[in-house]
Amino acid sequence: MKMTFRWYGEGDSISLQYIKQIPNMSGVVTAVYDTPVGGVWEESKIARLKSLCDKAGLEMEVIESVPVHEDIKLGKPFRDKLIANYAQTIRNLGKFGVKCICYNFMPVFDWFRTDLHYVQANGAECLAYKEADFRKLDKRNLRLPGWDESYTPEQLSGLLKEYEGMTHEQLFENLVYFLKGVLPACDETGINMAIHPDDPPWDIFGLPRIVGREADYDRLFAAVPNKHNGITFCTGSLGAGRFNDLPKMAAKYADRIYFAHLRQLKFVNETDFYENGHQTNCGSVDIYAIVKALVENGFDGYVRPDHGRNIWGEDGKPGYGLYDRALGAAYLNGMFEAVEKDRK
Ligand code: DNO
Repeated sequence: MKMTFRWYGEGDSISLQYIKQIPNMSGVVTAVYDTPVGGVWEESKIARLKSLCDKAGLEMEVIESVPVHEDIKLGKPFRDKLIANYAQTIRNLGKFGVKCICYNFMPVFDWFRTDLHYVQANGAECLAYKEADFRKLDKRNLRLPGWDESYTPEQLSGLLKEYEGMTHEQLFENLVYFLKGVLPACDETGINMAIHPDDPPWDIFGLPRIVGREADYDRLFAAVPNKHNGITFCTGSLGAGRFNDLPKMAAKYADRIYFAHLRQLKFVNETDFYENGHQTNCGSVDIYAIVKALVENGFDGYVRPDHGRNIWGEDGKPGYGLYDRALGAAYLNGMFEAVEKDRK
């Protein structure tokens, strides 16, 4: 495996040098943040990021994310042009040594929590989800930080209207159509596409979601067997669904998992949870069993610690501060070392 760390580009308050100081850090996971969704990422912008990484002694082999335009998810007529642009971005990234692209196919919203500043008894701050708070939200006027995109209330209600009546099957067909359009660029460049699961892995605000459980992956690989069609295995997203057996899924799909987001969450009752330190005994996700399942089934992809808490007085971007993610990386490094050595 290759240990990586998410870096939000030059606007990130965490420097590449600090990231490099974390033991065993091979590279960063980053993106071009100033190209509108749907546009082609210019080579000069990719080159700039790459040279900053090179100077810091870090690789840039994973991109998270190249976002998918809503018109592609909606299956609108203009999608072919947008898909061609996406394929061109893949080709441009290939020229700079990128090997894996993380993306998602969630309509309108990306990951979702009801609280970005949940305070734990020990003073650490983390992200949390509370079903009762979710039910209170006014979907026409949502302004939650954390999403890669934010919409004006007018845009949001317009978009939600466009999705009205869309079935899971239609959304799935649109995903397959998208993949068939971009995979030739992956065949050319060797880049793997790694779809991020829906977070949480169920429908929200009446919008269909189609990547959150075992049956979804079976259907996806049956429809698009190309080996460049792969997964970002996100334990926090999939783990929010109590119906998912994560070690089983990690074992089953190990050869399609190109990127693993390893993180912890702790259920406080049937529906509500908060995120916690990465270690297995800090929550409900069995990180040890997942790492073991990955390694024993030949996983050889990229790993990154995922959402960390804000600790030691840090006031970092929710989920993406330095300290707790560095602790997570250290824990995961140790876990992989032990499991990999046991296997040999
Ligand atoms: C949240 C992230 C997601 C992820 C996208 C991938 O912390 O894991 O925002 O980057 O869903 O497209």
